[in-house]
Amino acid sequence: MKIHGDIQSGNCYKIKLLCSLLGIEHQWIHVDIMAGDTAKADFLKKTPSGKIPLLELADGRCLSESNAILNYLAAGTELLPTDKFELAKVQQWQFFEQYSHEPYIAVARFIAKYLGLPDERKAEYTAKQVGGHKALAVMEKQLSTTAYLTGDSLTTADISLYGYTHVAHEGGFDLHLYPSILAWIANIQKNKNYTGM
Ligand SMILES: N[C@@H](CCC(=O)N[C@@H](CS)C(=O)NCC(=O)O)C(=O)O
Repeated sequence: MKIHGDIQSGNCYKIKLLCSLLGIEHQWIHVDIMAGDTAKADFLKKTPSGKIPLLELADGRCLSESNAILNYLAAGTELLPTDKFELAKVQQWQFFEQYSHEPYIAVARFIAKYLGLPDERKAEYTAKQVGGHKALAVMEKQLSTTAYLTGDSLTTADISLYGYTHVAHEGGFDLHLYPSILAWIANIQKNKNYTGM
């Protein structure tokens, strides 16, 4: 299988991390958004949204949306529960990540790290801090009572949230305000098959 992505993107890195934890062999195809790769006709044929990450199976079928890819690849493993409620709990955190976390933390990081915090985006960057801290507080509350987001074991919910949380400082978020999040990050990094960005 092929994975089209940019390892510096948290959404793409989630897939790389999952493949590493599960030992899934794949070919990584680097996509350069800034150079316009996602707008090219060949890429748009594979995914109408024109976004990475993109999973391309050996038979040519393609899947986009990072969390859908994670759950597809993790199906049948210990990282994705089969119990109906436990599975919905994983999805609960993944929907939270896409609506209440990534739009703040990933965008603040993009403005600071990639654009160099230009004057015209400073107000947006500041506004993103509020939503980002709100999301981190929700995670902190959960992680002060359980080791992982859905309980005692690592699931794709953790991988989804780990993607941008562990680099949140690059978007101006001081993670020292969140000791349980820091402990969770350290715990994930202890995994013998862990790979960084
Ligand atoms: N909800 C999507 C978001 C994907 C996304 O926004 N990808 C960005 C990189 S992090 C992208 O491909 N941007 C290129 C573009 O919009 O042209 C997911 O989780 O996969």
